[in-house]
Amino acid sequence: MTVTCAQFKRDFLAEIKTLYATTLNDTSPLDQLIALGHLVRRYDGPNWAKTARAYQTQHRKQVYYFSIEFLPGRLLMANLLNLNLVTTVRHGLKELGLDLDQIRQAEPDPALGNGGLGRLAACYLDAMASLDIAGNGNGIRYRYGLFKQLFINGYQVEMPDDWLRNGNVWETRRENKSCIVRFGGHVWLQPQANGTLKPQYRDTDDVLAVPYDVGIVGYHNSVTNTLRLWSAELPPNADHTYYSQAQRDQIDDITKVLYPDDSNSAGQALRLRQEYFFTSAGVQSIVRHFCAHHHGMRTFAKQVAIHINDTHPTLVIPELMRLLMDEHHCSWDLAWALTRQVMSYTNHTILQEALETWPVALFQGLLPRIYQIVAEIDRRYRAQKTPVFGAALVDQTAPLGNGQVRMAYLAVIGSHSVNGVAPLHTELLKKDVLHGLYQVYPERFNNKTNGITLRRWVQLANPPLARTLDARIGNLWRRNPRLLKTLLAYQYDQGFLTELSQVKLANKQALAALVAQRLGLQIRTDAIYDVQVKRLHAYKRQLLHVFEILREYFQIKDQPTAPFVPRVHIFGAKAAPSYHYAKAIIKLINAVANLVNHDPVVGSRLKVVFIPNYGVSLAEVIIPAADVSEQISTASKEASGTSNMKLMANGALALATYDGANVDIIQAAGAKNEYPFGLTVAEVYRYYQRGDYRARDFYRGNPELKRIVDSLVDGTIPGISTEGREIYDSLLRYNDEFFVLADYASYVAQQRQISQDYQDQTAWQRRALANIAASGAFGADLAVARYADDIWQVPHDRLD
Ligand code: T68
Repeated sequence: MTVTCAQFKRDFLAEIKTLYATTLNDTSPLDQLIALGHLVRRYDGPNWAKTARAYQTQHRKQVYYFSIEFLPGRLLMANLLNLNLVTTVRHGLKELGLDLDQIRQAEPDPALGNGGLGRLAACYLDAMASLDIAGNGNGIRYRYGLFKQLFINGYQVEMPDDWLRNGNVWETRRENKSCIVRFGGHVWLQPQANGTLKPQYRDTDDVLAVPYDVGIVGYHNSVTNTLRLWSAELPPNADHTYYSQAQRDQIDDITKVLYPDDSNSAGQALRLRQEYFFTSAGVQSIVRHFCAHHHGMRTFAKQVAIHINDTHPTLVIPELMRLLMDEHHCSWDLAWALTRQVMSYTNHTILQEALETWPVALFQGLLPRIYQIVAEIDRRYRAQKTPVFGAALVDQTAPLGNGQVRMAYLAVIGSHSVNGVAPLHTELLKKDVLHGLYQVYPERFNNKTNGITLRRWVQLANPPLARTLDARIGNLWRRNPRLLKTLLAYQYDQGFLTELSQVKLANKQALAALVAQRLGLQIRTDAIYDVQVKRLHAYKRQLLHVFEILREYFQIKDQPTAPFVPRVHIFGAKAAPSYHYAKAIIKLINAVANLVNHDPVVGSRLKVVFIPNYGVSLAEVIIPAADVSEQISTASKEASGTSNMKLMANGALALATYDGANVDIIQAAGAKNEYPFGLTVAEVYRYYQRGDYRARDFYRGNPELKRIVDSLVDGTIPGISTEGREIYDSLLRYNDEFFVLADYASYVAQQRQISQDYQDQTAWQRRALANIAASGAFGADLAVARYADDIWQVPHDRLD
């Protein structure tokens, strides 16, 4: 995109005048943001239109990425970067007396996701556009995103996230692309004159699905794809008096709020409504678009790939079957063949409690026609597979079982590809979670290790690092992050290593300023910044990190004058509102922070910073400042992790278990450049099999650990009488489900090593360099190119 600075200034002032009928000095940063957003959209408009037209005229196969969450982060800077407008706009605004960095802060951060899963979806949309893949997102436009987190007296308090209050400058409402989604009522199959059966519906609750489209701008390639988010409304031209307030509320509720649970199946009717709502609307719009440009359905699978991001969109399978059969007169066999060719599924978890199932009665009542189709899928699966695999295996893996609709099984059976998100995770799917279906369909299983977009996580979040890299290795890494490995040539370049530590210092200063402003706490910038940012969950083991803090605290208290390498422990984490244990851990962290931060003996040497309301925008400040990346989940529990990749790319060294993609990170950067520790998956499984884990033995056998565990209940930490007891009991009474005590010793050994190693800054920065250099292997573009080649079978730009 080429716009001169002068042109930009003219356009911007004109935009301000048009929108607000006033002059610049009468506008707020929010007004300026909105004007800038409009202008960016105007600049990008021709690309968006041209992209859509080109896909049509060239009959490009379209990928539709269905996800119940998209967590894009603020879009202003990302769009400016991808349109190559950052410098022009920054200078132009400066000449007008404005500061781009102030304006960008006025943008609300769309929190339409919980964590990794939603953020991954956003990274992949960015990558698809940047690789010139005809890729579309399909999701829900939640009126309220993930709750805003406050701490009151150390407890998490949730407030609504009213992100649309000032409108959303990036979206376009497209009411003419609406469709009707039907719920409930009765359905029966009416014989037709031509001998076929056509479903008839009575007493359904109809909901209007209205799409809001957001442009997804590709990196320096004039491609703009579309993210389509659906909003639920009253059907048009309806006589509103026929809708009771309760019915209106029911419609309104469908897209009102994001479920705030990242690792549990919500199991409620409203969630099922959400799932069918956006899958039905999405599939209807795909089929409608296809029919507008093709005759008949036979080429559908050549033109369309639908990706199921975790099980929430699985109903795309029966919904496509329904449309093909009921509306487009396909036979079951043709519809089924097309559906399987089109669909692919990514699993993101091995936690049993996250695997979605729906009680048949609920499912059938809400989606009677869809239930008929699922029951027929189930019947045919059983009929075809029982002779080959036996009744027991088939029974165990069929879509219907124990009175439930089993979404993951339906997703596997209705897709041609099933993937996990790290090699270890994919192996666990085959061996454990989806073992039965792996026996039936081994050829469908494959791995696609997650990736992140370095455009956001390095170029935007860490400009000093990006500039330093450019100066050494040129800027081609910005397009092809694998080129970062050429950095290894500078491992022994003292000047470069010094620059890296200066970059880190600058980022720490920025974070320290944020902490001072938001928490009123001073943190020193020569300390080790030890960072754990992710959802709060027992398996992620923030508790183990707290134990290290307590260990350091006791060390200082016991020997106040002994040398101590300064540390700042930094947390960001939201807990699901109903996750009692996770909330107890939040209270514990805040209580420990309160104890440590105010102890005069400790002084500035040790600080604990729990920044409330962690999200994409905070991550962009915290991650570039990190020295240590805490990736300490119990082995086998974290499917992949993605903060591990973001932190690595910003030069943090991983203190990591052999879990998820940590394994691959350790291998890529070299174990000597990380701090691996803890039980392996095999050891964890051995404990499960033998049933011989005894947490108490670790407690009794290690006085240092015993003191820490006891401090949860002996009054050492004020303010946690109930939480401390609860956590204590989880460890000793309920035998420490996540092996915190088993991993304690190897964890703190590495923590001690970190304190020692950090003092040699040259050696430390050399290892940071190794991490940055290896991080290119975890770029989203690479990951998405593999999806495109192996699963979707669509062409894409090559990176080299
Ligand atoms: C995460 N899952 C995995 N789930 O935990 C993480 N779940 O290991 C992985 O890196 C990441 O996915 C990307 O693959 C989630 O984030 C959710 O957020 C979620 C949301 C709703 C329901 C269930």
